[in-house]
Amino acid sequence: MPVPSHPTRRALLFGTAGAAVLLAGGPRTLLGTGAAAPRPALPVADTAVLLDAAPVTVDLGSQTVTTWGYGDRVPGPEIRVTAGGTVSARLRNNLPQDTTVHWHGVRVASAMDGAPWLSQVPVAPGGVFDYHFTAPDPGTYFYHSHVGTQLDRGAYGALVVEDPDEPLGYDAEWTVILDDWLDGIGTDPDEALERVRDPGPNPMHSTLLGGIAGHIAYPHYLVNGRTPQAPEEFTAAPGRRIRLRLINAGADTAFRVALGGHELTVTHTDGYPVVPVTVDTVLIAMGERYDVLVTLGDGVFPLVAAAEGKGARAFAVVRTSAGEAPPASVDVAELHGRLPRLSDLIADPSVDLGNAPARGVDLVLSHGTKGTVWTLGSAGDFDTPLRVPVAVGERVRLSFTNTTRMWHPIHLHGHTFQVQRAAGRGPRKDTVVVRPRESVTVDVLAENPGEWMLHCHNLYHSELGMMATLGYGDTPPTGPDMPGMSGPR
Ligand SMILES: [Cu+2]
Repeated sequence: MPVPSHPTRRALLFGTAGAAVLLAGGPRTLLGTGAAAPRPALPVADTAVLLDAAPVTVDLGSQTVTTWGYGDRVPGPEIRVTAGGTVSARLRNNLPQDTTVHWHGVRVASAMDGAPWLSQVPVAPGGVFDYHFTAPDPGTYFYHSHVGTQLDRGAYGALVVEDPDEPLGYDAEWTVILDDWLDGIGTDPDEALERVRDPGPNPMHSTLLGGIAGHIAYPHYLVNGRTPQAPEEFTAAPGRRIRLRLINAGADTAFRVALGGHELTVTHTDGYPVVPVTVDTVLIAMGERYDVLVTLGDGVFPLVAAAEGKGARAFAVVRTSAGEAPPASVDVAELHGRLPRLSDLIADPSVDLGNAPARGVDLVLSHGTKGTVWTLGSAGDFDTPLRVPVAVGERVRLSFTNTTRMWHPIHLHGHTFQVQRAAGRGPRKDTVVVRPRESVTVDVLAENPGEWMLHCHNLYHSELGMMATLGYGDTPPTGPDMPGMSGPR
């Protein structure tokens, strides 16, 4: 892995009144979406941000809801830093319950990972916690609460680590955060969790689906916090080459993304470069990110994110000329076109982990028998919380076998593994979908000591038990303050 090392400018300041203050990149860093002008390369510098976790009332476009978010918006402020620079984020908890922030996909030190009761004691209401970490690897990441069902409220935002020596050529970049939304619309995620736990015969549970990619029929699917009725509009000139940073921050929904009239060239999976592949659509599960390049035609185009198996979609508009925007329901042929399979993606040689021997560990995704509904464990014992011990420098080959009929996007904290394909090594990722009755194998290079969560990124599955850990050394360093996975979470 290239880990750029550059002198950094130590210019840190915390803002007030819940607003994010991002000094190093200037005000532009707050305008991560919709900016069409070419971006000059940034010097490596440090970024400071205030994340004020608090109840907030936001306009989704067609509906105003009260939820929990960071500052005055959903998604929270986009955080940008150049690789090798540091992020200092002060979390202020003005929520009525504990919270943490997890930097999804970033190789942070364990103590900064935001895993409640595993890497830190969660921040109590009224409390403050300062996260401080170096962002070692360029790419598209995001941050979100890791406590309870807060991710399925508004407690998330984009984290973009810019490459000071960006090898891709493009004129502009747009961040596209996808989400499934129910909070404040006659229900909340805690009620949804109880329905997933115990569907029951009650007709009010009719929002539950029998699908394989998710459980819940949400009232809204969002692009950058906007419903299809009042969509985000991205503008640029015809012929411009755009980098789309696609992030699925949803709790229970995979999205099939396409831009009408355009092909997509996939350049990154979960922040890491792949050998480019040109396709019509990409399927992005919860916690996954894809970066794609598009060369814009002349017109007004639908950017759609179909909620897999749910018969609804998120929607935005891409405009390069005047004219009426297409309706949100417009047919987009690309949704039915070329879709890359995991086996079509190969890590760029610069991030390939190589072919060294690895110790194998078999993991089973299953249903529990003692009150937990979903489990990630060893064959024959689905109910004991599993810890996979590793040693520094070791290479471990994790094989996940899904015995259930649902999708499970499995996410490992603190590491970016390499998917192993039948034909050889595949993409680097930190979140990989294990489909029903299928197995997926990944290689992890153990190089980041600590205790790390390994879990399904369907929020409802992880809350109902689909959670294990990967830890360095034979025994976890647990104590009264940090009970590990046996404690409350
Ligand atoms: Cu799952």
